[in-house]
Amino acid sequence: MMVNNDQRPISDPFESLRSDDLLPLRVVALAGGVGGARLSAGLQAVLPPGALSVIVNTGDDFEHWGLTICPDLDTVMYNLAGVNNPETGWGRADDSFTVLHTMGLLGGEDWFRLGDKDLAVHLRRTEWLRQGVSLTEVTDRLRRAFGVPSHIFPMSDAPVRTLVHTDEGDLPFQHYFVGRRCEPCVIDVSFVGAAEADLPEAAYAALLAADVVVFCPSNPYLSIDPILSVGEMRSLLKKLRAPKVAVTPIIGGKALKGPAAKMMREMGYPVTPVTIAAHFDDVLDGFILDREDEAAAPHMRLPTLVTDTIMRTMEDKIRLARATLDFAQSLLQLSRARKTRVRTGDLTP
Ligand code: FO1
Repeated sequence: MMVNNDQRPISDPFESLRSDDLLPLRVVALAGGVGGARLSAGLQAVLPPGALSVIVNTGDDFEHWGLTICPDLDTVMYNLAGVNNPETGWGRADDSFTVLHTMGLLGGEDWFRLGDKDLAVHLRRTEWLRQGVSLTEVTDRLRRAFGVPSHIFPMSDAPVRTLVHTDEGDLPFQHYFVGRRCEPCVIDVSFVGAAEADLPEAAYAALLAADVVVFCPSNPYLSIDPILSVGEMRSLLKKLRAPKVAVTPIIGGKALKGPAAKMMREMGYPVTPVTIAAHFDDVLDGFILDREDEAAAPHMRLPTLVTDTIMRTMEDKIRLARATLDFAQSLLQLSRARKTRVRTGDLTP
């Protein structure tokens, strides 16, 4: 078990925020980086320990300094452990950058800001991967070491790499995102290796057992699409009986974080949550809009909940998590009621 500098265990960082009425549900969240990690932290706080499984995008992973870096897996893990940098949302709180600075002095690459504490995770992960341990097992060992009660799964054990096709040519994800600060105009995105990749068995089992599946407010094209592109993931989601609901990553024509809105403009899509809902509506049962976009509700083809979706504080995350799960359960009750009425002949065709 991890301890803080003052030797306090950090097994449940949000214990004081937990309410007594935990929801008896098994939930799978699909998440990318910061937005996904925030809602995942809210879900973890309203569910019994171990009831949340997060399937995380690994299309952003890359080799750097000879190490395997998995930014979204780490962002989710640090947020669920309560040790994330609160300003950036990624990386560790109170980290130092001695190694990064020294690498720069030695003429090494210093464009990707790896902190010293963060570096230990990349070293440990790479060591285990080189010993032949799967990324699923490595991720589980790390989350246990950080005292995270939820399960965290990579979307695949085999490497899948997001390639951004831009007006400046094809860029590996982190070169587009960090190296070029998302400046090149995006034409399209592809996920190299996705068709041959498979969802890890444990993630598959979590999905089959899920009562609710939540699409977190992560970038649809860079974070959720890579997860859906893995093997049979899209057709598996369609077959599940559990309600699948998405939380909007677009509010008032903007993305709260990252290049989603800019990319949508560049790819010729209207920057509204209606576009996002339509993008996923073959695999969704419901969509959650922010209050600011209430006027879009009549244009949605899916059942829609309008609520506050901005997550600044832990209370915001918990409130949105509860609203999301309540909405999903109401969709399930609605579909059960419809089936019963059809069976008893109440419903006119
Ligand atoms: N994002 C940046 O914008 N600049 C960085 O230097 C950077 C470093 C970094 C280090 C570790 C890590 O886990 C994440 C890091 N990120 C950085 C975030 C990351 O590139 C993106 O948030 C995700 O890949 C997109 O979800």
